[in-house]
Amino acid sequence: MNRSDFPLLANNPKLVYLDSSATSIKPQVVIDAEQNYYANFGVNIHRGVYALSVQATDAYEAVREQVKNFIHARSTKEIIFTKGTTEGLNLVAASYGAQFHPGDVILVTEMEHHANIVPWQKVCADRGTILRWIPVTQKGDLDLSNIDELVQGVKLVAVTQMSNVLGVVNDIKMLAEKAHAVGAKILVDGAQSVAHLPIDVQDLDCDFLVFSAHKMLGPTGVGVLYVKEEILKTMEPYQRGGDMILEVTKDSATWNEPPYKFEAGTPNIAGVIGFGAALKYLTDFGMENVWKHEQELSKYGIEQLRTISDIHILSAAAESPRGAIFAFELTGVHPHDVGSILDEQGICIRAGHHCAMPLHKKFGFVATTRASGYLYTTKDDIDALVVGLKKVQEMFR
Ligand code: C6P
Repeated sequence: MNRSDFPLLANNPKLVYLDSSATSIKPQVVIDAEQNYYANFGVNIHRGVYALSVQATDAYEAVREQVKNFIHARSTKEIIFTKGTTEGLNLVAASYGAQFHPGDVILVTEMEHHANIVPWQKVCADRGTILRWIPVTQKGDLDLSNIDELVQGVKLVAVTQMSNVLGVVNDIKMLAEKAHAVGAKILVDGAQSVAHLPIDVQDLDCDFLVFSAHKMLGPTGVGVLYVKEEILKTMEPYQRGGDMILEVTKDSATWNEPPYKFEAGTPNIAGVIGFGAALKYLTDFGMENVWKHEQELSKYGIEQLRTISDIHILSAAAESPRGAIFAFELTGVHPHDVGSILDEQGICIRAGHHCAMPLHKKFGFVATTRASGYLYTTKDDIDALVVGLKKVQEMFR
């Protein structure tokens, strides 16, 4: 990996970008792929009989094949393009959630992003379903000591694979076994994990997987929902309109086959094509190498942050594997002040609840400061953060 592949880094050599969990920086190849589509064959897909439209359709569908290979799905029919993780979760909640009955249980965890909580709260309100929670330990791991009891009566387990606050990676394979043993399905929020570690949906045996292109070098406004084909067949469309129908009369309509049944309207064609370039970049780099780099960065980051006095690093003692995400509190300094002072030094981090308010409440914080890295992040970036944080503390003494 070369930092010069990323124009934002190349054009700002002093920039220390540590907000990759919010979104990743884009390599030039992704920007070029989008531009090439608009400049050379920027027309609609699945509709035209002319050559340019066929070219655009082929380019778009080739990315579906790339996604299938990237996550090791069985068929491209299982790959639905969405706007992002949030839309994928809302799609499942609205469409698969319509099959739930009063008293059915949805099992989530205390480390979920709001996007994997709020849609289920709506299903509960609409259908009388019950939300149950897997707790998080003070160390920052899932507390699975009572998992056999917690899964009883569950219809769906909806769990993040990698926490966007704690950085810990949950054992999805084991949770899938537990879910399936009681006849439940398992949905994996891969917003953080798919960007950072190799994913094999068949090996994990998850039923649903959602993720966003923008967190994995791709454009904003594109995401993926993977659903096992046999489940997809039971689901009603989420949105209705062009491209998802087979036949429409004045009174009724029939639906196209999946995945098109779930992709109503003109999609983000340029974004999907850009995402294809991102997937190629990641595949060429090797997801094993991304994960190896992140684990090294994670270890180094914890060690270096620990040299700071009066810092509380969430999940520093976690036992689960973890990526390069560090959420912490500097005693006596509000995270927004930390963020502003670091920004003056060219260091980008995130401050707030990171869309995980129940988790923050659990740890007794309203907000934390979060630094997060990716394949282009270096140990120098971590060193700059530590120097920056020490300066923040000096200013508040
Ligand atoms: N987390 C963060 O700074 P979207 O916004 O749809 O691409 O992804 C939502 C989402 C869902 N689950 C997890 C675990 C996530 O981390 C995110 C996005 C960003 O942590 C923006 S809030």
